[in-house]
Amino acid sequence: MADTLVIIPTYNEIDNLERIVGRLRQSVPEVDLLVVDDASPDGTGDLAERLAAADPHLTVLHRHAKDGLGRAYLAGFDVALSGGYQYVVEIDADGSHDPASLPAMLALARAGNDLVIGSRWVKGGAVANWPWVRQAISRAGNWYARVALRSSIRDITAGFRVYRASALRDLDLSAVSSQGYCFQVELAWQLERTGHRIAEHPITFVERATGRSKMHSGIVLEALVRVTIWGVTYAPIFSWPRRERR
Ligand SMILES: Nc1nc2c(ncn2[C@@H]2O[C@H](COP(=O)(O)OP(=O)(O)O)[C@@H](O)[C@H]2O)c(=O)[nH]1
Ligand SMILES: [Mg+2]
Repeated sequence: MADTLVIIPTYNEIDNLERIVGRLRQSVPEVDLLVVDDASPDGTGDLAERLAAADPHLTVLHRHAKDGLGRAYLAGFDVALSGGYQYVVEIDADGSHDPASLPAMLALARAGNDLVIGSRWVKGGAVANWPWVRQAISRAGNWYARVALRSSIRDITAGFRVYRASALRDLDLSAVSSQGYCFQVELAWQLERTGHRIAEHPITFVERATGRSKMHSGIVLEALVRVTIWGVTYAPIFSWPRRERR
């Protein structure tokens, strides 16, 4: 059995899903794949079933309605942990994350890191075709999270990751409350502040060529409010110097 499960969350990704599955199969042929679809009206769930029929190492989890990225991943983590996988990968369906980076990221996890982040904001990382507004939100959001949470992570909102399953087991996933992309911040920060090993591997994030982003202002607001509350509650906000990551 494969020791790695790659989770691909989808909402209206009918023009992207087959391509990302093909690219994953080229770069990491040995892994299992799980598509978590939130009843996409465009038929992505049916396409996922057709792909699963042709690939015994691809399964599909259908959820009843669009319920946010965080909850989709939590459902995927349940499958990964109950299935006994040792490594759990998060990757977007829209082609923004290049599966060719995965062998290096998995090697970093196998070398002992609990979380490996495909990072845009470390040396060697980059973004391509991203509108300046999105870049500004990402840079400002990461800066704010670093200061408010006293985090050392450069790209704490990134959605391309490898988790060691044992690290996910260390967390109380039932207490994870973020619904949108703030979920990524919550998990990385929980692992950082409980002394887990975190590595950032530089990637180039390429904005999707087809389909639409599900990002909206409510998602940004959720992250802003939650990070501020966590910062005030758990890390003396704006205090300095930051704790060094071990
Ligand atoms: N299952 C599920 N997937 C989602 C949801 N929201 C976003 N996604 C998926 O999460 C990934 C990233 O979303 P995207 O809209 O590209 O975000 P952006 O890259 O930040 O603009 C894509 O694979 C989406 O299909 C959701 O509510 N449920
Ligand atoms: Mg995207």
